Amino acid sequence: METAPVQRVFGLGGAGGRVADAVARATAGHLPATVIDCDFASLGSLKACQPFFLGQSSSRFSGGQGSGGDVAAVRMAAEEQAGALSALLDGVSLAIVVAGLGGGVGSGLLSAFLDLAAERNVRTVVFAVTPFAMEGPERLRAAAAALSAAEGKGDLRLQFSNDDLAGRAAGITLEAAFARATETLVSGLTLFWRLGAHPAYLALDPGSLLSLAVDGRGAVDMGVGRGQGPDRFADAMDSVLRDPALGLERRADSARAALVGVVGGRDLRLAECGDAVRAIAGLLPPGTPVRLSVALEPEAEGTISLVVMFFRSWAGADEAEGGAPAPRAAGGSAGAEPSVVDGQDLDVPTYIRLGLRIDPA
Ligand SMILES: Nc1nc2c(ncn2[C@@H]2O[C@H](COP(=O)(O)OP(=O)(O)OP(=O)(O)O)[C@@H](O)[C@H]2O)c(=O)[nH]1
Ligand SMILES: [Mg+2]
Repeated sequence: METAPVQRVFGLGGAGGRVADAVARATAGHLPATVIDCDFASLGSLKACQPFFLGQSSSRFSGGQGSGGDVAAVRMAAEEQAGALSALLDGVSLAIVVAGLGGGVGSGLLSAFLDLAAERNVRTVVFAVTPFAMEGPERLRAAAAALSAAEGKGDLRLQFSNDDLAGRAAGITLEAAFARATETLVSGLTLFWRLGAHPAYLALDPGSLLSLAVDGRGAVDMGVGRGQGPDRFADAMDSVLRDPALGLERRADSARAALVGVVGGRDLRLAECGDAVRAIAGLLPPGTPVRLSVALEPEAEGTISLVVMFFRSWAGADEAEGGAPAPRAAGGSAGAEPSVVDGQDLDVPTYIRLGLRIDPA
């Protein structure tokens, strides 16, 4: 049973779809997902989402084989099917839109989908993923163009590069890098949702999340970290702040508000929450509002997970140093802290591995 406001994840294209589907599974369907793609095989591989085939009326995509990076054709298909796409938003008050940029569907659909949501007064939080550098300049340029097309659209935008999400571990295989990037994003998104959904002190609902943003809209940097054992708090905070891939510390100056989310077990100490708020507030310009949100999970005993978000105005969201999207804050603790995790199964599947129960509020 869903509680108002109704949240739904929308995955656009292959990468967005895989993340959306994994989030729906990780939240046992409490955060439902719809995936929009023109690729039959990709849609067919998903297990837990409502699929929407893009391009039904367009001969260009009738083979169901993906757009082959054709952004213009995707935009045209989105126009042809605007009514049906808009209907996917029926009853939704907050759409969490996930897209991998650099291909055709995610890049071509992002801006159009945000327009449809705005027309219907559906609030939107975008999770945009930019390509690995190794994918080449063309893909990076396509991603940057998609970001510009979507600039200023939607309510909140979180942007991550796949390199940051994967953690840049030396010698990592291609397969592991994609998987880890996906997992990190799923973990961050799931953690973000859990703060609002799970009975807790200082619960975070979407309305208060949006109210933290400057004028209710803007860009967000996010870092997540997890620790366990005697140094769990320091380890978690260290991976949030000091991993070079996260970059959150560097972005503190432009933050206009911050959210500190803490997920722990019944052994979570008052001082740990206070330390988390103090550590973040100490980085920010004096007087910057910092909001604490706590979720308690009996099964999380012995661990602490932190999600930190910095809210910035759109003006501060400009990317493009040299035309390519700048590295962004990302989840994951890919760095040098072996006590956080062992460099292999960082962060995310934590919730899944620990088998945490996810209950609606
Ligand atoms: N983390 C992660 N990123 C992915 C994955 N698949 C693709 N990407 C990234 O997302 C970008 C867009 O790829 P896709 O999502 O496959 O493209 P699409 O939107 O389906 O568009 P077309 O396949 O061209 O029709 C790529 O350049 C990659 O950087 C994935 O499984 N995990
Ligand atoms: Mg695809």
